[in-house]
Amino acid sequence: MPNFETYFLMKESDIPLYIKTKMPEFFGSAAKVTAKEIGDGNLNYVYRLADGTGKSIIVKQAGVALRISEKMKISTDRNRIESEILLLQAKYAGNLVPKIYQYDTVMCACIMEDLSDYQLMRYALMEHKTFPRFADDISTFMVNTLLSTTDIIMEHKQKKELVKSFINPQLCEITEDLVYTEPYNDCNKRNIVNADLLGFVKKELYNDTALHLEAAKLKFDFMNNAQALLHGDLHTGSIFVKGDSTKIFDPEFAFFGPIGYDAGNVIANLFFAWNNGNAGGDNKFCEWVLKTACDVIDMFKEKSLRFIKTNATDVMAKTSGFAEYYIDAIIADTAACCGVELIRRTVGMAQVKDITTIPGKEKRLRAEKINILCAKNCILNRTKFKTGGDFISALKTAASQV
Ligand code: SR1
Ligand code: MG
Repeated sequence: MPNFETYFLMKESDIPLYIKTKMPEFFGSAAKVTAKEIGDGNLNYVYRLADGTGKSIIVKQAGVALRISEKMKISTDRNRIESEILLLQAKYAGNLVPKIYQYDTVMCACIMEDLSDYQLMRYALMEHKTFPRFADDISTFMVNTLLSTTDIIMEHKQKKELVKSFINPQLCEITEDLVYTEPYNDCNKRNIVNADLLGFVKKELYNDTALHLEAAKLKFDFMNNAQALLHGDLHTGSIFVKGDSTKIFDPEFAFFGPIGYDAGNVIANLFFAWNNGNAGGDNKFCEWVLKTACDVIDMFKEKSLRFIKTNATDVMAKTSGFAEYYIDAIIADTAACCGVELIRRTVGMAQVKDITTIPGKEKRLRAEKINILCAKNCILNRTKFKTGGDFISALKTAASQV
């Protein structure tokens, strides 16, 4: 019987003993506990344990190789990073993140709250469900977790200590490659482009040197702008939703980077949902998505300005006009990062089901072209993006061109 004192990749059958060893009080010794692997992401293994009486809990373990590709090996320390970030985010954003009960740096596993009564937001959106609280919740999450960890608010030496402990080179490298490099040149031959789209991709992405220059600038900003502690992978597959409740999880890509990267991911993934709704002719859903994306930006802007004005500790950051300048720059970055996410999920190796499940070649092709055209506008004209309405116009303009 394993004692869990040396790392190995657990199987479903190991998990009941694992929880009994690590958290004996949770189910009690008499309980009949079963485990089921429910992981849906590209990287880790997620097990749900239940005792049949309504009690349940989650164990998440990092494997040495990624689920998406056996060839891709990354440090299992990502589980510690994820757990520590969730604990920190809970301080800033309270119940917008799941509870971590404990984490284990030997087995590279954490034990956390079961959110099985929630649905993964990507799948809920693919069923064209709507969530009235989402814009308010996600903007609060971003303002509280991101701005609190900037030099505007956090004491500078404390921030530098955090930068050090949340350095995440291997997961950042994945983003540097998959988001900021391969979509523009397919240099690692991992892009996935349908034959019907290839000509368009060559013209609009592979051969557009002006776009390459902007993508290169953005890549180096991602690598060097340690602005705030990001979630790092804030797409709709990292968010659980239920009626009027939102939980943001899976921050294993977290590191100190540009705030626009998180915000841009949220908007791009709402645009994928819009494309899915648009292909299905669901106008009401599409309107909700557009209003939500618009509200996310406008609420984020308004709450950020208020948050900075109330909480800034840096003397120079309190200078009149600075908060507005700072947030304007974040909105421009958000547009650019929305663009790079739209592109990489359309042609890169890690695609999204909102787009890949669109039935009918023509409809999917249209969605893919809309993503690419909208993305280019967001990247090339990023400094012109000021409000939520500017993002919506970019999507509508792209849709009218295809
Ligand atoms: C190799 S991992 C592929 C993608 O999955 C994660 O969720 C990140 O988005 C990453 O880029
Ligand atoms: Mg993930």
